[in-house]
Amino acid sequence: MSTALLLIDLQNDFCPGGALAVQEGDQVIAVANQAIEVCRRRGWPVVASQDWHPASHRSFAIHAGEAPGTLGTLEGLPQVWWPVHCVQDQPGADFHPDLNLAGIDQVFRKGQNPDIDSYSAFFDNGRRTETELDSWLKGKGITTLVVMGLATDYCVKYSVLDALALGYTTSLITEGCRGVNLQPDDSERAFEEMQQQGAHLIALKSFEMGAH
Ligand code: VGL
Ligand code: ZN
Repeated sequence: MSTALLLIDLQNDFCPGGALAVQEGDQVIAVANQAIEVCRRRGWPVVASQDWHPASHRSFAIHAGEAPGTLGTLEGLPQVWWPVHCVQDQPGADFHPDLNLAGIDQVFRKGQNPDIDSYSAFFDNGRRTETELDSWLKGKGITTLVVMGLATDYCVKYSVLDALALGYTTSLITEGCRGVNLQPDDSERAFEEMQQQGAHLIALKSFEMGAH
């Protein structure tokens, strides 16, 4: 019954001023740093995902010739066309400057294949390829995940649903998440869907007091 903290895409481009800014995205950084401290005290691993696209990524609206935020298809999968974001080695792909990087044990990058998007920290959207995250966690005997980050309605949601499908007991620190909300209630619906699939929605305070 070992636990790890999974931080999703706490990167500049998802924060105010970034290319795919999520409202109040920067406000979750302080939550992340507090959750990291809790884990450091308890000796629990902390891992982070990082959206890491080549400039040629076909999820970028400019390559599809479509308007950002509209829906199309990519390699047979539904695809939201995104603004150019989290391009490898660009400042937008960096973690937020206030994030306690020293407190993170391992980073898992995703989205490198230009032909397919990769919301989940575990698999690409077609479940065709897998990151090293699951094997890393299994190697450490992790059975429980506490998750938070950006964005609630995309990378957080798909990571949590995959974690549950892979058999992890999974909790979500709700105030550590913010959503894109192409539709105003997308984040609310994402929280409901994750909860329906078995995720525990918790507050940072209860995590600090031992709940997960
Ligand atoms: C994300 C859209 C595109 C996310 C990443 O981190 O939620 N969303 N790439
Ligand atoms: Zn992306």
